[in-house]
Amino acid sequence: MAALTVAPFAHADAAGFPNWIAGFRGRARAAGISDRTFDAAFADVRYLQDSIDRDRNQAEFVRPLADYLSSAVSDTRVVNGRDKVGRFANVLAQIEARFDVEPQVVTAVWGMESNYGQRRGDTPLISTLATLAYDGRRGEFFESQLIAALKILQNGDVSPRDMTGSWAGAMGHTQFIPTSYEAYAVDFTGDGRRDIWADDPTDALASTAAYFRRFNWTKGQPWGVEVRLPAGFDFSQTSRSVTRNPSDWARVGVVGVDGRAVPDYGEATLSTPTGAGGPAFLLFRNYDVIGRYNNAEAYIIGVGHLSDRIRGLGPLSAPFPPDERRLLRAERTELQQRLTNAGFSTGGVDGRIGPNTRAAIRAYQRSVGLPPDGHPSYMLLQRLR
Ligand SMILES: [Ca+2]
Repeated sequence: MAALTVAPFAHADAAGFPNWIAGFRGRARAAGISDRTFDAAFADVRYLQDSIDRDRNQAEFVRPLADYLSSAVSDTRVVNGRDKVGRFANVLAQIEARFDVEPQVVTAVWGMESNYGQRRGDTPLISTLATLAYDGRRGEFFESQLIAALKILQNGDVSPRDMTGSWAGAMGHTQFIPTSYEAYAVDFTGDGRRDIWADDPTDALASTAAYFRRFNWTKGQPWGVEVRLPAGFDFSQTSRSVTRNPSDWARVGVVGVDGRAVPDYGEATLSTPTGAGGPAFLLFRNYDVIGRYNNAEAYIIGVGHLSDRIRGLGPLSAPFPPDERRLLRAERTELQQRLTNAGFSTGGVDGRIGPNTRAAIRAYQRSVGLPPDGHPSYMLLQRLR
C-alpha cells in the first residue's frame, strides 16, 4: 500500500465548496463525465461536515483480537449466516458454479461488511465523496472515488438518489468502494444493471465472488486451519517467509487441534496472531485473497472464521492471552526505538511492524529466554522500558 500522504487541510469550512464543484466539473468532463450526468449527480449535493469529522477522528484499531472476534463472529451472526445460506441457497449455488467461491465464504463477507445487508449505509454518496475530495486531507483518493461514482451513474446502474453508502464511500451489501465496483461488480440478475444497493443481494454477492475469483480464490482450500504446536516449538518458524505443506508441518509436530495432520490443501505459513500464548493457524493462499478485500489481519481472520462457523465448524480451540491489546502507533515506534537502543536494530523507526522489526523482536526474545514469536506485545514493550 502506498504511504498515506498527510497534506495540510486545503479547506477549513464549507465556504469554498461551490467553487470547488465548479472547478471539479472540468476535471470530471476530462474523465468522460457528461454535463447531463454531472448535473443530475450534483443537483442535491450537500457539504457533509460529519464525513470530515469522521475522517479526521478515526480511532487507531487496537482492540484485542479476542474482543473483535467475539462481536464480528458472534453466535447471532453465525446463526443468521446459516439462515442466509439456506434462504439464498439457489442463487449462492449459481454464484458458486460461475465463480468457484463457496456460499459460506461469500456469506461471511456479507455478514462482516453489512451484517447481511442491515447496514448498507444511507449517506448520499456523491455528497460525501465530494466533501472529502474538497476537504483535501485524502483529496486525491476521494476525487478518484468520486469520478468512479459518476461513471457508475452515467452507466445507469443506479440513480443519484439511490446511490448511498458509508461516509467513506463504501456501497451496498458488501461495501464496494466505487473504483472496486468499476473493476469487479457484475450484473448477475440479468437486468442490465449492477445493483448492489437493492434489497435483493444477488448482484452484490456475485460481485464479491467475482472479486475473489479475480484474485484466484482456490475453492476447497481453507483460509487457515487452527493448529496445535509441540512443546518446545521453535517460534522462529512463525514467519511469512517459512512455507511448507501441511504434511511437512506435521513432521515438525504442527498438527490440527484434533491431533491429526492437516490435509495438504496447499503451501501454508504458520501464524500466532497474538503471540506464543494464543491460537496458532496454518494460513493458506486464500488468506491473502481475503486480504485483497481488506488487509487487516483481524478482518481476514474474522471473515475466514465466520465462514467456517457458518459451515458448521466450532469455535476456536485455544484461548487468547488475557492482555493482548495491540500497540498504538506511538507505542510501536517506541518499541522499535527501545529495541534499536538495546542493540537489536529494527532497520528504521517508522511504527510499522515488518520483517525487520519482527526479526529484532525475535533476537531480543531469544536473548532474554522468551519464546521468539516476534510478536509486538504490550508486555514486551513494558519489559523493554
Ligand atoms: Ca442486476
